Amino acid sequence: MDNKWIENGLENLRREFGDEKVKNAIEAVKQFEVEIPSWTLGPFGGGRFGNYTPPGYAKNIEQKIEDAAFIYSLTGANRHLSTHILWDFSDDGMEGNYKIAQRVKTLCEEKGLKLGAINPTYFLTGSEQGSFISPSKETKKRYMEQTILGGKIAKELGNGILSLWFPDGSLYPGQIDLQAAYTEIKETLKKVYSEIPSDVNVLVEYKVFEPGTYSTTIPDWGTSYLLTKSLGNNAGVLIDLGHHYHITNIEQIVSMLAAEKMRCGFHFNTRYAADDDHAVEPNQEMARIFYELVRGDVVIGKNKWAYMIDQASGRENRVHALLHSIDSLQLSLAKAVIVNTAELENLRKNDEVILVNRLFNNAILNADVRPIVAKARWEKGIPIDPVKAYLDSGYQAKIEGR
Ligand code: AFD
Ligand code: MN
Ligand code: MN
Repeated sequence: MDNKWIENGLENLRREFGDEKVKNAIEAVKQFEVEIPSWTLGPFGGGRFGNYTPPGYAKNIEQKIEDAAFIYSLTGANRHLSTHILWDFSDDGMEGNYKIAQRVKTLCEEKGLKLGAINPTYFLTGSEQGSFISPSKETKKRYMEQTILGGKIAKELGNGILSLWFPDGSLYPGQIDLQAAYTEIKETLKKVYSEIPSDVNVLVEYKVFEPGTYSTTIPDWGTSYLLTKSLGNNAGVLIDLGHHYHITNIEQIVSMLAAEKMRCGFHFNTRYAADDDHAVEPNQEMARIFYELVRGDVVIGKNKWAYMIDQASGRENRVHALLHSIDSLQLSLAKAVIVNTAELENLRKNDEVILVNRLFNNAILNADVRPIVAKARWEKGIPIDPVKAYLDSGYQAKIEGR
């Protein structure tokens, strides 16, 4: 493949942003890791399109792992697979099963992957009145036990990350006691946290709405922060891009949690309307989020947060969508690393409001960082264009026949 475009592109970037920044960006892209979720690869049929599922979707955990390993061979970025307890470690969809989790771990390792974040499943059968705030003692107990099992699996079989998303909430004003719901989820979280190994990074996700459209019991980062602060220093806030009102300054949330040195996590996707779970786009917002992650020194190295893609659209080719997401995240990271921070400081000191924005946008918005990502792949010995490698591989034809 003619790599002249890469060297020419790097030359331009070095000229504008300096050798050091470009070198650091290449290194950061090489080291950046993000988990892909098992659930994206599976059947998300049903709903608006009847039983349509994209050709070649994975019909079981073995095929999900096969697809994730294929993506890893093309990107070198997704060594860990995020899993959902009742989707991946259960034979009845009601209880998690440690033995199945052990088998899934072995299957991952046979394909060169590792078990990543463990997601208890607080929805599916019996969750219509909530999980931790369910009025049914039996339902609540079942979800508490699943959480404790999730902590055991995360510690013994996974990478020590337990990622909790609660669909608890309400549809109408007056339906539940809002104050009691908050207190109950806080007390219940504390109870299960005391049964989870202390070195497990328990991430508590928030979501502004859905399924609760009047109230979600953990609706925003402040609530998650209150809850995780009350648990202990291995608990952290899990930010999911799709879980905010559109006007929310998400990168500012990142900046505050990084300043607090909290062990947090991020679920990447793109939303146009709400929590759409679309593939990630390398847009300005994603680049600004990465700027704050880089500024907080939580992207790579010992303080890094937990990074997962969380997308699951029932329409498009999943392997394509995940390759696109990983590419978009790497582009966003590269933009964030090359920002001319020294000059930014200077312009701030001189109160150059517009010039500082223009300088920031030269990296965040205007720079073509594809040569940086291509160089990182070239140095790692993986395809410079993963999507093209996928199209040329014949893998799609193979999985459509499975
Ligand atoms: C749904 C929820 C949330 C959660 C994910 C996996 O909105 O983002 O992280 O399912 O459980 O997308
Ligand atoms: Mn999520
Ligand atoms: Mn979501």
